[in-house]
Amino acid sequence: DQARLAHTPGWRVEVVPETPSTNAVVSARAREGTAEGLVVTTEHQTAGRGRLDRGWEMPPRAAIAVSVLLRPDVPAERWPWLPLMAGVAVVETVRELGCDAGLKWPNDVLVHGRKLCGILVERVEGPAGSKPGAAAVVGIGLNTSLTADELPVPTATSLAIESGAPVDRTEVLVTLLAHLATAYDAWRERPDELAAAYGRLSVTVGERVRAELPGRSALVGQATGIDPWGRLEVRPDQGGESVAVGAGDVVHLR
Ligand code: BT5
Repeated sequence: DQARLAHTPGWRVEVVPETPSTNAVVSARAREGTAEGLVVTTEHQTAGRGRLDRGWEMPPRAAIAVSVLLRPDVPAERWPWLPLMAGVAVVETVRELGCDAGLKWPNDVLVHGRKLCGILVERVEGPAGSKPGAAAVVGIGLNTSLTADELPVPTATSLAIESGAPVDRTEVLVTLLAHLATAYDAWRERPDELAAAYGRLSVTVGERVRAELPGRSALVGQATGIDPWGRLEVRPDQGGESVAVGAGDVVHLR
């Protein structure tokens, strides 16, 4: 498997047997100035990180935990699109494997309304005034072989559960890294194309949603699109101008 991963075009893949968090490993390497393209994956992640100080759990050898070091040559104000970019790559991967996945804004990958994958992008600053400067660590946790008994939360699902067949984790990871390279190129060079792809894969755009806004009462309305900064545009039920929701989670209402 190490050999299959070693030849992934565009990436330098390192496999560690066990680690608290692949994002922590790659963040440390980013701070040391490691070049773009490092990929770290593990058989057993013991203290995975989620967004907003939440955790990410996976039993050993039943899921993919992978983190990728990027140093995007695009203005910092476009970086909030990175998690959405990674979401596009994951959904394309999962669809290629025959599972009908969609993206819940900002970047939960859902199959039949259940969470198959989580994405955490962390920005890492370089030492002051140094080259190469800031990096983005794109972390992806994808439930591949988990059985129903192994799901950490009832809202989760896995590729094995959805497809009813055994899953080759290495093959999934190789496919994922190929889609990630393509989506990353698209995001840098043809952002409108990537935004259109995101829109097609979104299960949030077109839904009624509730969003918690910091320091304001919750916003309920129709999700109408994604703006150039990756924010969800919501047209309030109560009327008035569209609001761009930039952080946190939204709830789909039926
Ligand atoms: C995420 O956070 O979805 C981002 C998860 C990123 C994990 C990857 S694994 C590789 C890399 N290294 C790391 O340390 N992290 C990244 P968030 O949207 O906050 O969702 C977290 C919530 O998802 C938890 O509070 C649980 O409710 C739920 N959850 C935890 N483990 C899960 C799993 N395996 N499958 C589905 N849901 C899970």
